[in-house]
Amino acid sequence: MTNKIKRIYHTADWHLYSNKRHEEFIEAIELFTQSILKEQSKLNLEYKEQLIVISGDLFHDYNIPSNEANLIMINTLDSLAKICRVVIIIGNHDLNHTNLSQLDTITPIITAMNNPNIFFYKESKCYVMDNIVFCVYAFLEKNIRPYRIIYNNESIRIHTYNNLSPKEMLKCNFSDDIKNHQQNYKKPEYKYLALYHDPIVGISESSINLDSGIHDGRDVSLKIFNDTDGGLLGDIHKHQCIMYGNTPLVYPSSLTQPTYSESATKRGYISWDVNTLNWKFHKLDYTYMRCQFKVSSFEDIDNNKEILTNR
Ligand SMILES: [Mn+2]
Repeated sequence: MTNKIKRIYHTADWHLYSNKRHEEFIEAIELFTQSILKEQSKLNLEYKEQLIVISGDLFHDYNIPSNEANLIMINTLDSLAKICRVVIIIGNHDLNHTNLSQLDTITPIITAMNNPNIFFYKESKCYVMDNIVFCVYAFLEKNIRPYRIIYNNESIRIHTYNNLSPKEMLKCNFSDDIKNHQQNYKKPEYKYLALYHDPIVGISESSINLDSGIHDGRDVSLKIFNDTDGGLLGDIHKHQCIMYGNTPLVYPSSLTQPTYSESATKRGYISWDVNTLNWKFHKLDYTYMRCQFKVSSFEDIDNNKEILTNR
């Protein structure tokens, strides 16, 4: 291993709309950029020692981004990839959730950009990058824990597996990809980080801030995260962490505030220390807040007695 990644900047749920709120998105990305540049210089990190991870839902409007949205996304990813390498997974808003056989929204952009520093991890499998093994629970494969099925001496994908007849299935040799990797890429030198976009068991209803779309994860046992050292999650817009044993599963919040029902003030991202797996929430001072107040009379406003209910 020649290079060691020391720091990850973890973000998710950008929800870039097709035809509205573009200034707001650009402001949020600018705040995010300034914040990570500050971290970079404070810690004196080189290009390859840090990484940006975007845990899904880059777009909001499924597979109908406008030309403007595509251009903004390309410029954003291009400028972030000048700071460090960028890893992306898919979210339920980055595709046509009513027809999963149609191509997702991110693939054309990544293909056209052809940037060697942008990595799009689309399948449920383990992707090794320097000292990190990213365990991807792909939305397109129902968030299945990454594993490999060997059929006729070939490694096949889970959706191909679903098309096999019961008789053929019996011939499959199931092997656990994370466990396999741990023989070759040993802990603790290598960190195993889960990348996942969906709700998980344990997020309380009062703290849930679901976006719309399809969600399979709510009933999924946290056991799927066995053997991982940390989870870089996306989908729930409220920042929260659920501990699964010693594994922190963290939702970073969204950079912008998509709806009034979500917190107006706690928007930001997570920085991860890859060595210790300590993480920290960084709040960004986003100016496009959508505030909801409770008043009992008009005088409350004059007397500064209005209460911000979506703090
Ligand atoms: Mn989502």
